[in-house]
Amino acid sequence: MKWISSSRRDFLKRGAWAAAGLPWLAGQAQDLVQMPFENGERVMAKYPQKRPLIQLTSRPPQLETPFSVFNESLLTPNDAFFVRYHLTNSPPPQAKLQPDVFRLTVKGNVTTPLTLSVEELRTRFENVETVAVLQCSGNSRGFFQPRIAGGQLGHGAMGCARWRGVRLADVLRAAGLEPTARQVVFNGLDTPFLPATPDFVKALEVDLALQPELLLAFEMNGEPLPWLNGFPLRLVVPGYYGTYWLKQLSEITVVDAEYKGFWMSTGYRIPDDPCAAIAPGTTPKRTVPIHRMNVRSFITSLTDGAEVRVGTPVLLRGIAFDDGQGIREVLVSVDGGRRWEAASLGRSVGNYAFREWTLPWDPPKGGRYTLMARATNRLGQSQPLEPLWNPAGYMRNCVEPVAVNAV
Ligand SMILES: Nc1nc2c(c(=O)[nH]1)N[C@H]1C(S)=C(S)[C@@H](COP(=O)(O)O)O[C@H]1N2
Ligand SMILES: [Mo]
Repeated sequence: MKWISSSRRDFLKRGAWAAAGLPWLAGQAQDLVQMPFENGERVMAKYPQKRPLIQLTSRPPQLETPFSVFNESLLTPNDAFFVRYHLTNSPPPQAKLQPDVFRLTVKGNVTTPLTLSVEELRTRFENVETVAVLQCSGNSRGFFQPRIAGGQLGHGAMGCARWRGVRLADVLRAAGLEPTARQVVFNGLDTPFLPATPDFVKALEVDLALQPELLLAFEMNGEPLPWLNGFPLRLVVPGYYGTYWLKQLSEITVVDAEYKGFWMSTGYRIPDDPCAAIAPGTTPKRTVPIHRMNVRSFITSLTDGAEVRVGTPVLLRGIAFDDGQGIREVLVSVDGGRRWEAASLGRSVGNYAFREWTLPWDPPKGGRYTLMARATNRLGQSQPLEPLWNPAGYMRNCVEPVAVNAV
């Protein structure tokens, strides 16, 4: 637990918390950055255990990963991993997260309710690892035209990490599901500022909760979870949007009916059709809770406005991912989508992970080039050329062109 005291000491030294007299966590503002869309000016802010990240809001902390990080490694470093909280009193204070205080309870429609420390979870159940992408439903929302209300995020509300923990299914079986069990409800230690604000609580169908991929994770990339990413325990739901990946998870309740809390019945819902898309500006007839991620790919080695040299070969590189079917192919165009060429795929580190792709390119003459990448998964699902629209700006997955100049 060394990091807790040392990071707190650093923090107090910087005075961002105590000196300002703030009862909540505040980052230390550093440089300004400009996101590539209107009203995209953001502060780079330094939080405990994090390098300076792009700050969308400070209370609760919402921090984006600078896009260049995705070109450096397939696993997103813990100190660069994005942060999303909903409730004002977030993250929960470290005093509530200490090993002698923090407990996970499993209750509701179970034969044996459980109360477990993280150490008990670690020692009583098999430890397993999975490499998986965590992506916020609203990742890239800032790029929609016309603009859509909600956090104006660039592409940095995603990351890929190696998660280590125990299977949720093993813990549920130890508690013994009653035959009436229908959903499993997850709550964390973060709380709203106003009692009227609904607590952040999410639910999964029992069948999904029993899938062996779902973890109660205590480690990320070989380290304890960072405070802002859920220390000491979070849910990992590979293939599903981040909203289900409950942080500081302290309460699991098995229920015999559909859970109707705000963040399931009102928030995080999408149009009930295969693409989760409807005509811009219209209202969906029926909605369902957001669920699996769609296919995405990015060019990471060059960003909009970059310069390349005529006659000097460059290696175009990027990442692709989906909801765990696995990436079958990434096609790349250097002429705005007229011709496409297959990129080489890097070694797979798991179907839920970022998959690297590369393609050598030798710009033949000077001028402007529009680069595009388009991934297809093993089910044949691919990325649209134009953005699909839904009222909350979720699930953006269109091809994202990158314009570069050859000189
Ligand atoms: N306790 C708690 N868990 C939470 C949330 C939250 O507000 N509170 N937000 C969810 C959402 S919407 C996302 S996208 C992910 C973000 O995980 P991260 O902050 O580790 O990147 O956490 C999820 N888990
Ligand atoms: Mo999210």
